[in-house]
Amino acid sequence: MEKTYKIAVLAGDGIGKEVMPEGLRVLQVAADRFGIKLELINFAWADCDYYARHGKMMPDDWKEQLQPMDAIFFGAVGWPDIVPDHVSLWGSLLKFRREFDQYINLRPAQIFKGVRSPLSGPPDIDMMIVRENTEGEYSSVGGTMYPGTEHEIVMQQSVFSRRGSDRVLKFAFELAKTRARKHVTVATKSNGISISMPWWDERAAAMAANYPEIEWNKQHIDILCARFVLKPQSFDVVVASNLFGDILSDLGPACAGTIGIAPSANLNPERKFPSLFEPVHGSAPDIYGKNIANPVAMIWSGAMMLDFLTGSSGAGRAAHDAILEAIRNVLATGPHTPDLGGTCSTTELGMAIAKQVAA
Ligand code: GGG
Repeated sequence: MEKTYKIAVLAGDGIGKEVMPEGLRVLQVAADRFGIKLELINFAWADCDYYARHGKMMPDDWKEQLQPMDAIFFGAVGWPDIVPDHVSLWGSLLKFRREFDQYINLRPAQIFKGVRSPLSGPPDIDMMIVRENTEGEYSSVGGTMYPGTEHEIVMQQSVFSRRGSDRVLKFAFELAKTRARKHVTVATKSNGISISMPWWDERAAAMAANYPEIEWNKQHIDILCARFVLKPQSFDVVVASNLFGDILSDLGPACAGTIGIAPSANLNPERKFPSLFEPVHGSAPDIYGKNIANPVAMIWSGAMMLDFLTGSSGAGRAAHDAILEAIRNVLATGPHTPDLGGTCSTTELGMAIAKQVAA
């Protein structure tokens, strides 16, 4: 019997609630067209409203509830008027990444016709940022001494494990093998961060030795950011630690015109746990409630989910490609949301893409 994929739907906070219906609209249209069976299951938690009622972001048995799912479709998290951002993030999204061992955060950045890049050119941007997703600077290891006194001390460690570094580097080199340019850039800062980063460089060199067909280099994060702006077309696959990858994956799409279109896949490649698909952007409280958020990142994340669920073959790959084609067409002609210089609503843009996918 044909498999029905169980998808946990968590809209989260702010514009997550507005872009999610458009993500689901396009997901369902694509699934119907390509004969993929989905069961969409809503969970009314992992958001700050739940926190306001329960004093926590999620029920205690969240893991048992989500483990049977094939994937998690997530909107955005954060509503700082109710919950400090680090509390909401560590109480939901970062818990998923850690406890479901979603150690790869895959974040494409591409230039599309009709989307004006702030860079001159327009540059030809087509890169995949591979962000380490479970350790590094997001260690949560540290503490405070003498709190509230003039001698207050705050410390936080970065954590780089051999397993964690090797597996993300391997993923990046394997990914480069599948791409035309076959190039990997390793983000580092080994001139300044004198213990973990020289070691990270050594792990990268050891991994690269297994891939003689892949060209690679390492670049310090500061000049790498400058080159994202000055020469973004020179990047293919970029692999980075958790924090560096987070920064690069906002900068890359911003150079391509807007982070409103940037999707991400938080992957457990072994499929022992469900993987999570979400826009790169956050909850954007400043524009929530106006129905003007760009839904493309959510819609594209759905395309990545269909592709991953079906092992990048057959119907899932076809559905992914059809969604990308529809995004490409609609971005080229409009309608456009305000971040793209237009005046259309979140709903109108979602409906325009859904119509193209159905065609
Ligand atoms: N949809 C992504 C989201 O809600 N992001 C909030 C955020 O600040 N994330 C930080 C991170 O990904 O490290």
